Amino acid sequence: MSRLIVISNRVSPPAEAGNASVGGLAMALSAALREENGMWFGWSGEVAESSGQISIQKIGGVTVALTHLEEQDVHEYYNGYANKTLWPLFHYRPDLVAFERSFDEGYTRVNQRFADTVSPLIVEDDLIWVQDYHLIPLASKLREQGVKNRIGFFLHIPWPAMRVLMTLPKHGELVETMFDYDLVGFQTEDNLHAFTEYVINQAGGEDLGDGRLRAYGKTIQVGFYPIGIDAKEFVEASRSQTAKDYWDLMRDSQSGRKMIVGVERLDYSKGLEERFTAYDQFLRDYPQYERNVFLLQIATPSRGEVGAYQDIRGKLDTLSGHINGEHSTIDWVPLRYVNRAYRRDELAGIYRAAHVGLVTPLRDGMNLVAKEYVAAQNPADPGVLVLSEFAGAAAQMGDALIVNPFDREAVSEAIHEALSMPLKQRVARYESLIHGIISEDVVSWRIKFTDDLKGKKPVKKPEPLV
Ligand code: GDG
Repeated sequence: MSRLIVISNRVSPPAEAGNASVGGLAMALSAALREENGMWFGWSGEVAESSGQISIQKIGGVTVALTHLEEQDVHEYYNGYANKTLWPLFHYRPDLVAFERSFDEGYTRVNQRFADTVSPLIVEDDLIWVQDYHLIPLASKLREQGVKNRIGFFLHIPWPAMRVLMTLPKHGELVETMFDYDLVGFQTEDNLHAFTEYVINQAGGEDLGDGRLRAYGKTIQVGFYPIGIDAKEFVEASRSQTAKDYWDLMRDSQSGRKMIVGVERLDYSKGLEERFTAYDQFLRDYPQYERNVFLLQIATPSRGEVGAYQDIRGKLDTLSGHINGEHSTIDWVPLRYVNRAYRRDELAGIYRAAHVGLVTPLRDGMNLVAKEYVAAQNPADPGVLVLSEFAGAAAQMGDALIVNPFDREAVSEAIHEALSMPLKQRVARYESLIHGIISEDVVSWRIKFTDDLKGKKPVKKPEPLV
């Protein structure tokens, strides 16, 4: 039986992933590796004087191979090219992109080192699955080491429109490295189209029409694989004692008021500033909700070494203070803004207590919070999801109230519609959404991707008759 080798920037040991770990990637992969004869390779999160060493241990049934980075690597590769260059660019924020040649060099260097470190561990028939924007050139580096195994790549964040990508110096070189994979997967059909458009118009490539693209003298398979949650696990978490305790805690503290919830990493792509502004608008538009509603926004600090994250944190501190100063009464605080992490089962209880889930990113590869919110609901009396049209999840979750997060008046109206929606309509929307969440969960995501990577022949479209 062939092994699955997952390679990602950070490794979150499966034994810990059920707890307070933050990040959709960790959640998805721990579920996938639990059942596979797998090995997970990546950065330990630690900084060392010299890199390239590897420590291998067995955690939760999975072989975990960890390597350290040097301080310069963290600066140039992780905080630099990954989080100051590619992340903002792929989330349509060229205004926040910092491009420095040293970042690019650090990115190439770390990808090279990852390849050098992991390749001695790879044996024939291993299936290699590389995750996310930190490691786009990894296949090229592995091929240079003589690795002939099948290698797949999955991008968890959006693939940007061609003109946006072209603002990246050396965009062509980056895309060319993707042609050293056997399979490249995106979250949505939209992302796949954007990639195909680039390949045809910029690389002079060809869409072979059967799920394969040809360019740079190579042919790869491409597809879209919307990631899901471990739905069963999350529904169970929402029925656990801890979830019930948190549900009770929230209900007690609500004093009969309706609750809106938002949960995310504190990241400018999640649209928190716009969400707060829309909530302020809502409080002005619908004075009948005064003292009858509150927004609980959990925003877990993330990437605090990057300036843009310090800036957004400062802005949200100011804005939340402003909203509460403006609208609070002596016995009511309309916005509870919390900068700490909660355990998954605690979160499940919090989601379940909320009448509205407000998920309004400005751009998001998928967005797992939207799916978790729905999975945690009480089927007999579910809350309503308000979801940004710019989250990948919107393509699957049309029964949410879909909004443009830049349109604060529309978001304000959607909050009102969600809070006043009759039970019958809430149940109908919930049933349709939960059906999709269960049938397209993280297990089916992993199976579809790895089956395709195993090289099942693409289904040929019939030739036209004329
Ligand atoms: C990337 C892409 C894509 C958040 N706060 C806490 C906590 N979380 C968990 C949520 C959820 C995960 O983190 C966040 O996942 P998202 O999908 O919403 O967003 P990213 O972290 O940006 O993930 C994204 C994803 O990869 C998967 O492909 O969907 O588009 O950007 O699971 O619950 N978890 C805990 N405490 C918290 O306080 N335990």
